Amino acid sequence: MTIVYIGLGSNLASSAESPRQHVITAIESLDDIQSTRTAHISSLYKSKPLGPQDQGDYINAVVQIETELEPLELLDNLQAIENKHGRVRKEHWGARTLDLDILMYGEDIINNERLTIPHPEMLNRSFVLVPLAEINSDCAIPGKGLVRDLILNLDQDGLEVSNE
Ligand code: A4P
Ligand code: MG
Repeated sequence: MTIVYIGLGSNLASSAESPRQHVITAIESLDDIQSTRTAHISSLYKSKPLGPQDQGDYINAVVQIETELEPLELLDNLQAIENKHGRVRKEHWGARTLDLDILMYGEDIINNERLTIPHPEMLNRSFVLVPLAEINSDCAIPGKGLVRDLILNLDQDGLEVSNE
């Protein structure tokens, strides 16, 4: 059993669901993955888009799961969930109905064609580190330090808990 953190993001509605609903139903789907259970769920956060600015605000969250799956098996399951949410891969860092990133997989450091773990951009992203610290205030990123210390250097402009 490995403790894994998943980052969720959505800024595009589909015919069926708003960004907020995409994130909520994706969180439910995480618990349905084989040999996997959900342990902790952060609040939902509203954040300004990072990257291209001609896209809407994001809803972001972080979930801690426990899984028996290997990293690539887990990635396959996450991509199946993204596809179920009508994810169409277009512009890099562009708008999406659902993005599921493996932030950390235990203490592992992974670099292959399909996976870079810890997620290389997480250190720069308050919409990842703030929800992560919310569910684990002592969380450390392998080779990088404590999340609560890393947050101090980050711009948190436009990040807020969203209860709408
Ligand atoms: N991949 C490599 N490492 C990982 C990992 N740790 N977890 C590979 C998941 N996937 C990983 O992903 C492309 C490939 O990355 C996958 O096939 C997988 O093998 P993608 O989601 O199709 O492509 P993308 O959109 O080009 O990149 P990515 O990585 O999803 O973009 P980011 O970095 O997640 O950025 N602003 C706000 N406020 N909130 C956001 O959530 N998200 C993005 C997307 C941009 N701006 C944002 C947000
Ligand atoms: Mg992604």
